[in-house]
Amino acid sequence: PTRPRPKIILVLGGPGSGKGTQSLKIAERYGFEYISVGELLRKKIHNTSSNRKWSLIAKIITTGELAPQETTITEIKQKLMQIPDEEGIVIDGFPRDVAQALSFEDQICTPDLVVFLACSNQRLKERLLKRAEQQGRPDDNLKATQRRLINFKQNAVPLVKYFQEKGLIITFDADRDEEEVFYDIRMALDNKLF
Ligand code: UP5
Ligand code: MG
Repeated sequence: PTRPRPKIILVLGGPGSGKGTQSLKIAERYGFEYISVGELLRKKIHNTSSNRKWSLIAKIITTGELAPQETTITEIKQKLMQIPDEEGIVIDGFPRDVAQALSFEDQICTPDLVVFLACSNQRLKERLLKRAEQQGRPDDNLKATQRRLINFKQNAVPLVKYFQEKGLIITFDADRDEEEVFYDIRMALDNKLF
């Protein structure tokens, strides 16, 4: 008998909303595979030297803009093909807008659930600033952070609405402590997925 396809959970939210943090918790709790799309792109840039296409994408990301959607989807597809038979896959940080959501559904599948981490602008800024001091990603500078916040704000409402109309999205108050947020996510996932 063929196994059912893995459950696909998308985790969305602003820069610093806790996508990475909560996605890893979900992956660990349920034994799911974890994909960070931002990380996928950053690794590809790191491993691809002197290639025109990827130097351009590096520039785009460093300024806080979005990589071309076809490139991103191709990377996601490749990554998904490498994943063995998993029960579930958590995808962190994709799609970024409605056009990307449509392409994902067209070219990959309809997600089983979308987790949206709603976080105030103030909190997003605080967290990114703190992380910038500790690690410093190339796009954690002030200018790029502002750009990431603006892009997110522009795209978030239509994107959330899109998944709402399909009855696929659950919104969580992500201003709270990590553990409090995860408790609610866990309750929702237990309820919706199993
Ligand atoms: N933290 C987390 N949760 C907390 C909590 N509840 N209370 C207090 N602190 C909390 O968290 C951020 C920081 O806050 C950490 O220090 C954490 O400890 C703390 P994190 O879990 O890292 O948040 P996350 O939402 O993952 O923030 P991140 O900065 O990764 O979000 P971005 O959306 O900016 O980054 P991403 O890697 O997804 O994308 C980067 C860039 O890649 C994009 O800007 C874009 O240029 C490009 N990209 C695309 O073009 N297309 C894509 O599809 C994806 C990415
Ligand atoms: Mg992240």
